[in-house]
Amino acid sequence: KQNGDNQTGVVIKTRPKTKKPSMYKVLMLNDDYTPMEFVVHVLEHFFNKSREDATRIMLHVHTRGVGICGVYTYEVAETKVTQVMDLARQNQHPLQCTIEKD
Ligand code: TYC
Repeated sequence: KQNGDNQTGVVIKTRPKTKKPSMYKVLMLNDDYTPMEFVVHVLEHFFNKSREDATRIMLHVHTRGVGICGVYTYEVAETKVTQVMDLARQNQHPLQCTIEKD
């Protein structure tokens, strides 16, 4: 019966029951102490940005206070936040990252 003619000439169309996962933005917050170069490194390493894009995003966060690192499924977004915060803490930087539903 899926998208076929069931002997009557009537075509019943079913919708695929897969649904797209909700997506989540990973946001980076500005602070007065984390070195710019560290933020650029984080954006290159964890968010797969080119140096040019990483620098642009870092400067956006620096001037506007917040910026988008990327958009991911919940589990991936959560993992990235944890990795960024762990590396920042290890280096004694106050860098903050958060998740927001897209
Ligand atoms: N404001 C920081 C400085 O002047 C740089 C910075 C940019 C920090 C982005 C955090 O998410 C950030 N060193």
